[in-house]
Amino acid sequence: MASLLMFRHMTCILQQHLFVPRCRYIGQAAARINVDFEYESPLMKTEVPGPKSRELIKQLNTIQNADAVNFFCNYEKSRGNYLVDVDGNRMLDLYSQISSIPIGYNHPALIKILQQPNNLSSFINRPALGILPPENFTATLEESLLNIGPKGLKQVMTMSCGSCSNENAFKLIFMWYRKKERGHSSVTKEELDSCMINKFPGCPDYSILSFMGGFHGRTMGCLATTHSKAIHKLDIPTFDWPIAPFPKLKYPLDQFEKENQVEETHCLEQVEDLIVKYRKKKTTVVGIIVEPIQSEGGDNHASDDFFRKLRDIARKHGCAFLVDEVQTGGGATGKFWAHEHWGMDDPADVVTFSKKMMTGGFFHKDELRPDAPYRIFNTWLGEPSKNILLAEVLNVIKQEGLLHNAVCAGKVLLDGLQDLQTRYPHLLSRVRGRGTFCSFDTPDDATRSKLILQTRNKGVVIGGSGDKSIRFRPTLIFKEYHAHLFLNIFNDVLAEFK
Ligand code: PSZ
Repeated sequence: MASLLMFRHMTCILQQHLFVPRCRYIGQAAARINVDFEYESPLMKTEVPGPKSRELIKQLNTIQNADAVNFFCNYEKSRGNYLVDVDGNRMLDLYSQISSIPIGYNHPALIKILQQPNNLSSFINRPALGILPPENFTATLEESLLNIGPKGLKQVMTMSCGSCSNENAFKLIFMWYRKKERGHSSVTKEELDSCMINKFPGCPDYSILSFMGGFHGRTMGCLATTHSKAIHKLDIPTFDWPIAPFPKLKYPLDQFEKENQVEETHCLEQVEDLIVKYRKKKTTVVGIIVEPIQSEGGDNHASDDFFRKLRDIARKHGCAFLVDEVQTGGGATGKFWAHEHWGMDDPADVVTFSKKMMTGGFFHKDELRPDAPYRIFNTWLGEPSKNILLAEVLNVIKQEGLLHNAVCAGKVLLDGLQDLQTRYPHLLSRVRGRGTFCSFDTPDDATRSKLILQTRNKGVVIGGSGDKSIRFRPTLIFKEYHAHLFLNIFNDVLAEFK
């Protein structure tokens, strides 16, 4: 009862605020949401982290470094776009577990899937999929991943996380290239012996070209292609693989086309120069990895034309083109895969995914298929219950038109942020985004941290990326209503910001 009263009280306060024009720049009332399983608004009881969270952080910290923990959550009570913490705070979640909750917390359609008796064994028994898959494995892959496979990529493998996906995609590329180079499939004794002691020719000096600012994971192969923050890389030995500059563009993109094009041309020239230079060093570049929008590195965009030209460079030099859609994939940009915006018939040789896809993995062309069993392999190779959940997530995305929703909600969010940028230019700059995949820059890291904390204490979770950007990674059921709700709250945060 008390909580209901509190809820009414808060809603009332919120509504009063909504109609006070003096402090409302955005001025759009938030229409009521039609998702009946969700809460109506944030509800804050304590600062975050609250006393319960702080105690739990202290306890966890005795057995591991828990300094990164923001707060502890109550996932039973969390619903839709709302994340509830252990102190009873209910926050509108625009970060969704670093972009990895596709259709909100506790979606009724997913609860139903879990309650079906014939799905039970998939949730209980985790198989070693590479050797002992369940009867429905192929059918479930067909219903889930193969339904949304990128153009021309008919082969699929599942993995447990994003890093694992990229790591294995690199290996797939190396094996493919070596087979091409040999021109036949028989392997010499020298190759077999030398690979056992980490030496050429069994271990060829191949490389994957990546971009400054890119993030592809923290495992050791991936880390050689990750260049978003020094702290990820410090103290870890790595490969001397080529790193090309990623375009540093001016926003909004449509106002700076000419200048941005010059910058992109310069970066593409560097890519080709590096491929040639590394070949001379006898470190052949056999693959290029790129994110359609650099995410961890600070939400750096490039034009569709840049990616088309990059793809052509890869083809020209015989390099596999690996598009890392771990963060961009799954619909937030308004298309299921962000690379679809490039409008190409042959956009990639390999596409990796994880996060919103619930399972990690990659799609690839037939010609990259491993020529022997156990060459791309690990114990779990993904998780069949995640494939079942993904099949239902895809149904919901289709039935509820959630790709179109990302375009509409994203437009409200981006327009609102642009409005706020004109009102608070000392706090917001370089507003940018595609679909709900939006972000802006703050003046510096300290201001960013304060903004994130103050926004959270008003009931909205947002995240950082790069040196000083704030990013939005809401779920696919984030509607125009939620965007208005956020903009109104954020306007207050900015107006009161000290
Ligand atoms: O700090 C971290 O380790 C984070 S924070 C966000 C991520 C990692 N994103 C993961 C990610 C990604 O965004 C892209 C484009 N590629 C690969 C990865 C690695 O995925 P995970 O974390 O599942 O291994």
